[in-house]
Amino acid sequence: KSLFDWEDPLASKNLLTEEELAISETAERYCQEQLQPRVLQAYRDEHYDPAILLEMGELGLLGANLHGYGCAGASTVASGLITRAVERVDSGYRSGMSVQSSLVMGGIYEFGTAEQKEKYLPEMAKGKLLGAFGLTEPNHGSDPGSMESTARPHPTKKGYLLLSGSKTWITNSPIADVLMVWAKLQETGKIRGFLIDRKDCPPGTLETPAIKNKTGLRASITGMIQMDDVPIPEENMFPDIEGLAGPFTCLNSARYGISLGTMGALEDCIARARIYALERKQFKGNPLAKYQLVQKKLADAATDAAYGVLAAIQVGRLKDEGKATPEMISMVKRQNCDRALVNARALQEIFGGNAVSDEYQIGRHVANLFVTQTYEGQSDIHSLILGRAVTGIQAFV
Ligand code: TGC
Ligand code: FAD
Repeated sequence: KSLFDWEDPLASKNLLTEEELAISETAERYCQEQLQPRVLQAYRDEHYDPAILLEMGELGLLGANLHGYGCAGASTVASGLITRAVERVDSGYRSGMSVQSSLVMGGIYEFGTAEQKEKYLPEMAKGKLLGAFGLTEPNHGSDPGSMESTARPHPTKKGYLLLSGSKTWITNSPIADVLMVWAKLQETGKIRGFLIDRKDCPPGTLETPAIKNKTGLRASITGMIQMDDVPIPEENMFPDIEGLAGPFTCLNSARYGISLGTMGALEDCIARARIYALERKQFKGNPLAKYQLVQKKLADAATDAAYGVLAAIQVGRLKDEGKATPEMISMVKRQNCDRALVNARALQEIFGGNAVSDEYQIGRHVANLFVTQTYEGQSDIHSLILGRAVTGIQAFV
């Protein structure tokens, strides 16, 4: 007789291959044994330890769905199971990894020249070179097409461009060795992608100050990218990709990772709230878990987590078959971030006053999940992407 498993209510494990299960187990073990014990202090201190990416590199967790260059060549679903394991501990740790793996390694893999791939991917897969992805600007977040950063021909140095402008809210920027930046060619107004190698920048041309005192994602590091005529050799520009399709293609992978990642955070909230509700007694010695209103919160959250995981697995499979559309990814990114945030917020109530203590961890997840709903396209922006697909009418402007 089949038994109901509250940790995997719809038996999503049945849909995974042996390899995916093994990768998931490796990632879960590393995250619970190595990351969970240090996250509370890191969050309090607003500290991100770059050694985490080295550790992940050693386990083959970075760029896991890329082929060659020291990457594991696993499925899209496997890469999502890694983000789920990491985000079960903290969305900020997943963020640092997503930028490295999906946005920067993924972008170089997709659009880079053979030389760029050889130069960056193997070291990035080991976590020895760290990446950042600069699309958002102080005046242009949801609407990156209006970006003001530019690349103009170097007035004296042949084969060089000068990059100027400002990017903000950039994960990993203060510690990144290689910064993938999107800017408009001054001559044509077309958006192009550039790789800035920090070590090659003359003093005073590149600054990457950290943004401090964040109210969420405190275990990741976030900053600005300030470019003041950064000289860039033309071979550091992606050769063929032009327009927003470049950055958005990178975002498709990262948004997919977030869709399974947030389910990990929600599953951690469910596990913690369940134990608390079983142990905490109020009114005649009854555990909170005996009360119907508390059970409903757990039932709602478990249902949304189970549905979210299944939907993300389906989109991952379609992605590997070349059949996933950006709208499908918008759908799972929006739904899973929204449901994770709403349910985590409801489960937080079960902890009563103790929810306010960071030792109970749930407040950290709630604060982090607000950020996941905001970056990589705020949920309302994904609503408009879906609305456009349903009606054929765009409502952004
Ligand atoms: P639109 O006219 O829709 O499209 C312009 C061009 O881009 C192509 N395109 C895509 N290509 C691949 N994948 C996608 N998902 C694509 N979406 C659009 C499109 O085909 C077109 O190509 P072409 O060749 O015809 O030029 O552009 P729009 O300016 O109207 O865009 C509207 C909108 C709202 C959809 C878009 O701007 C948007 O998605 N805004 C949200 C911005 C965003 O997601 N920013 C993310 C910044 S990075 C980040 O947050 C990292 S956090 C990392 C972490 O810490 O985990
Ligand atoms: P705005 O675009 O100003 O939007 C504000 C609100 O208005 C949102 O709710 C939005 O949905 C709504 N809105 C905007 N336009 C419309 C419209 N037409 N119709 C209806 N509603 C609308 N960016 C990067 O490039 N790289 C990174 O690594 C990165 N990391 C980040 C890390 C953190 C911790 C955070 C907080 C952000 C990060 N971002 C990064 C930036 C993130 O992608 C943006 O914050 C996000 O895209 C939203 O842009 P915005 O903050 O400028 O908000």
